[in-house]
Amino acid sequence: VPASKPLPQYTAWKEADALIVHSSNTLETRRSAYGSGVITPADRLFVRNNVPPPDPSIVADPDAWTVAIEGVKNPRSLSVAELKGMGLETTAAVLQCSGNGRGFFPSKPSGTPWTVGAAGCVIWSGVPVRSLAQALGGPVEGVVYMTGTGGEAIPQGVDPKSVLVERSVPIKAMEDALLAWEMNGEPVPLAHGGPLRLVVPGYSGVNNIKYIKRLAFTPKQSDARIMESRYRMTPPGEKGNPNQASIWEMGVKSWITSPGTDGEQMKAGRHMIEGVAFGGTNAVKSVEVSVDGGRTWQEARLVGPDLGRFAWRQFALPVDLRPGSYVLASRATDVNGKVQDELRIDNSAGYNNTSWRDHALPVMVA
Ligand code: MSS
Repeated sequence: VPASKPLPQYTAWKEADALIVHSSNTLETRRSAYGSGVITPADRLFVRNNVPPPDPSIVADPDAWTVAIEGVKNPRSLSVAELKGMGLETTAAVLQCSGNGRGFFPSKPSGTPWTVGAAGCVIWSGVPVRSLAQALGGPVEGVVYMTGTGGEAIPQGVDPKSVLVERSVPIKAMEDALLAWEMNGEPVPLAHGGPLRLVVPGYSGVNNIKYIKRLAFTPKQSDARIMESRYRMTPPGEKGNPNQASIWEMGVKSWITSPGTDGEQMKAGRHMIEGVAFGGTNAVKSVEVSVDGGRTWQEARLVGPDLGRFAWRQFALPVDLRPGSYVLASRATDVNGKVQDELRIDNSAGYNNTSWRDHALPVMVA
């Protein structure tokens, strides 16, 4: 079990035992801490900041936070208080860092070596972006992307493009996107993007802009470094550039959460193998489990409730294990018949690891 640093101040309310603190900007949920419920409790949810978060004073009066809406016929700034009167939708969605599973790349890409814990299933409430855009006259001609900008202050003397957290996603993502002020039934905490966060269901973590201060409908992608050359499927050894695929929609993926520890010692007898499975923008149809490293598979049961296509499904399979060593694996299939990949696609930053083989868990039964 990896060692952990103390919780940083802005996450002091979190459950220390459930998390691996890699740095003050990167906290990972332990595989064994996901629990058996479909929703990931806020105090166990991973944290990832590309730059340090803003001052906690921004969440003192959430209703006063403002966001500039641009690229619509009637652009304007709106406070959270005003947004609350413009529409309301609640969506359960998987939030997963693009680098979740990076720790399994043998090439050891730079960046946090997350294994399975840079993810969670969260309930968001806020105004649908499509209703907001419509209320402001709709997007202007020629719009191709929805671009969100984070509310971090840009330090003096650095090139703003190098630190700005600004991401563009295809405009179609607007249909499901929210500007959310509530997470799991409480005001969004600073660590997760309060007072107001852009939620793009089915899209990788980085696209879900925290403390959003500008939402723009744009003809071009942002030229911030985080968009232009980072978070791309960059071939190993090459530099990132805008021609490489951007990290947008998440792929079909699952992993086992119980047993929850690599090399776990278990007693012979009956055990429940549990885990989570999701398909990005597509619902999961089924999950198979293997106890022999993928040689043979058995269909697991999907546990309720089904919180919609962007949420993850829990799965469970009871197995009788005799003494010996086992490799537990899970493999999800989405409603379009897309089966979770066996192997990761190599890329220089270790993004999008959906390999079931990498996520398999060796255990010992005695
Ligand atoms: N936003 C902002 N503003 N800033 C930052 O830094 N990050 C990203 C997102 N958003 C950021 C933002 C990332 S990168 C991620 S994952 C996410 O977020 C996380 O979340 P949480 O809440 O968990 O912390 Mo990777 O792909």
